[in-house]
Amino acid sequence: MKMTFRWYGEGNDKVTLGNIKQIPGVEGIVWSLHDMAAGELWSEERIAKEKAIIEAAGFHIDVVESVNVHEDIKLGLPSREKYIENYKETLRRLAKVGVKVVCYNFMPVFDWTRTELYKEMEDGSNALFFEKSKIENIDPIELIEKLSTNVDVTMPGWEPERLSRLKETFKLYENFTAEDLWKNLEYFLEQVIPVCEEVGIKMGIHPDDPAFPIFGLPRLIINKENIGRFLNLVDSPYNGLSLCTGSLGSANNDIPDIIDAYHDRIHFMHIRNVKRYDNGDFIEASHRACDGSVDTVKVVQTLHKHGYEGYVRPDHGRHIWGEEKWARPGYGLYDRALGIMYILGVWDSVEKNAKS
Ligand code: CS2
Ligand code: MN
Repeated sequence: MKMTFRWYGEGNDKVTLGNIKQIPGVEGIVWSLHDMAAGELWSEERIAKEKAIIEAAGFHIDVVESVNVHEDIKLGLPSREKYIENYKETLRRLAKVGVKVVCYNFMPVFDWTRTELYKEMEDGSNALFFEKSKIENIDPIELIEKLSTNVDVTMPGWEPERLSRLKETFKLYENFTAEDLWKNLEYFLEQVIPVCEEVGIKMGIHPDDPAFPIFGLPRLIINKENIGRFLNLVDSPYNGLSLCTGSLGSANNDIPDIIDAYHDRIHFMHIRNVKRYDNGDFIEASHRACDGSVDTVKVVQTLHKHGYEGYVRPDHGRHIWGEEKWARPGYGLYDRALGIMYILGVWDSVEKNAKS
């Protein structure tokens, strides 16, 4: 497996490429043009500039997360055509500079959703928290307003242009079913995957987070069965997965079993842990298996068993050693670095055992 680290770009991330360079084992930066609205065509100049910065620091640029899908594509509106054309052209431009994998998601309205960004833990650290009863009893717009008042960074999927149109967007999803969403996802893939086959980019869809419907909106990539259905929509190795153990771990999914079933279609792994409670709440935990509900040791062992050669990154970390004062929620430096050492520790020991 190839270890990577998500970085939000110069001036947009307090973590520096120099910081990342000191984490053992990191070969590549997972990047994006974070100021691009979904549906916009990425300029070649901007792509080239980002590539130059990342490569100058000694990292590869093989993985982009995310090229966001415009809401009109998910809704299946006639205007989707121009956004799909932009998407295809962006993929061609990314392939030209050597990008190998593009991560995206197909969740209506929101990317990941939590009810608290800095939930205090007993040890003084804090982490992203999801309280189910709160979600059931709050208006989504109120929730977003509450969460975004304390945060001066733009979180992925919570971009200002998207949030400003929340009310309108929710209206468009009235009477919209999961089957409608499946149909629109299939349409998108039928257009985009042939381009990927031509230019050599592997698409990896990110599971929905949390992995169950919220605010009455349908969610598709939430369990083994649905992932199987997704892969069959367009049965090509270019139509694959960014398998996120934290997102799938927010519901009772057997992730090693999912890896066994679909390992040849996994292009990118997000490895993290969450602790699930019986009432449906969950909190993001350290990467260590015994700290949460995801058996992260078995996840890494299973990847090793299948000779996984794709990309991996530690996903959300807790905020530790006071970094919540400056870190982007879930994307500080320290806990993600610890996560890498844990993942590599398990991998190295399995590897060593296999050889002896
Ligand atoms: C999240 C998402 O779990 C995660 O990785 O932080 O923002 C994720 O990057 C997107 O859903 C992928 O498109
Ligand atoms: Mn993830």
